[in-house]
Amino acid sequence: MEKNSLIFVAGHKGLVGSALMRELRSKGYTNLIFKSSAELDLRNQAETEHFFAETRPEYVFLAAARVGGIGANNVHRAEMIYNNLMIESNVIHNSWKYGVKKLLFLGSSCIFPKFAPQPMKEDFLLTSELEYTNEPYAIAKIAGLKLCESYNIQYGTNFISVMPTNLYGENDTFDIENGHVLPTMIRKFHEAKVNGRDFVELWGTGKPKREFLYSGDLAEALVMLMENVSFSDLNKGMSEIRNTHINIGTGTDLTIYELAFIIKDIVGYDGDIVWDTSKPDGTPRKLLDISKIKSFGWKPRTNLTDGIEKVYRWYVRNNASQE
Ligand code: GFB
Repeated sequence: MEKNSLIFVAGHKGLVGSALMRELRSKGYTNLIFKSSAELDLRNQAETEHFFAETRPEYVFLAAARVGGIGANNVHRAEMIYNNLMIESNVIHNSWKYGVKKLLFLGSSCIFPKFAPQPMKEDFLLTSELEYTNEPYAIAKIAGLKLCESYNIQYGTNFISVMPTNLYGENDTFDIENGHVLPTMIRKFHEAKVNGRDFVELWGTGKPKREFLYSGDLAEALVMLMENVSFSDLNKGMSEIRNTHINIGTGTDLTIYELAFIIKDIVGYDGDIVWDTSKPDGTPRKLLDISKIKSFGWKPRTNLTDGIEKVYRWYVRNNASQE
């Protein structure tokens, strides 16, 4: 990838896309293409094809997706499967049709089986049943990964799929019902502090374990992969080309209970925590094995407390006053 290559960042306003834009700009990439969803609806086949035919991007980061936390995944099931299948099919198919040199697709660690052995190696994909709360989203993401792999095998494209763990960072959705646990906790504790409430209600038992990666660290990994790693590097020595995706995480996790106390402390909230066990716990644990990405020279840089402090400051500057 050259500094003046034409690079399309699909989903540039989101948690991952905005971190990617920052990383690409800071590394001197000058020719970035990005479109708002009003300008380009990637779910629309004709619109997407027209965009690729006219623009002819050389490199594509596919970070556009319909995402959410356990609540959104469980409730907006049809939206999760439909929107993601449409976006992936349109972008991946047209990337092949219009000669994109390399594409990077983002999956998610929730696509691994619910009770996979820990830490989860890339090879554990499709070995047993999924977590039901996010099954439609996971099936859509597995389809995206298989689209990339299948186009590579049949058409010789260079499409790479990555499997990030739970992410957090700037430009996240700090939504009580639909957000992921980390940003939602930031908002709940902040609002309880500001409004002098006695307690904050959190979901589930607090026992599940999760691994959290800062979006800036993920962006560094994604650009490094786009610069240095090809699909052929990922299937070297394989007797059969399958499970060629790459896990990206920190390699360490903590309980939701522990996370709650870290965030409570950073926000400076003095009240109590009440656990609403009528809400789902989701997968008990989903820690990634990150040996493959480490073998390409990447490792995470931001420790969890520093990352949450940074994001809390961002939240206070950007969101808190409007809520
Ligand atoms: O980030 P999260 O919503 O999704 O975290 P997953 C859910 C875990 O945090 C569950 C607990 O154990 C919840 O019971 N939790 C506690 C809360 N309080 C809260 C709260 O206020 N809000 C939320 N949202 N959770 C998602 C998948 O799974 O992971 C997606 O649904 C995606 O598909 C994402 O892959 C990375 O980690 O369970």
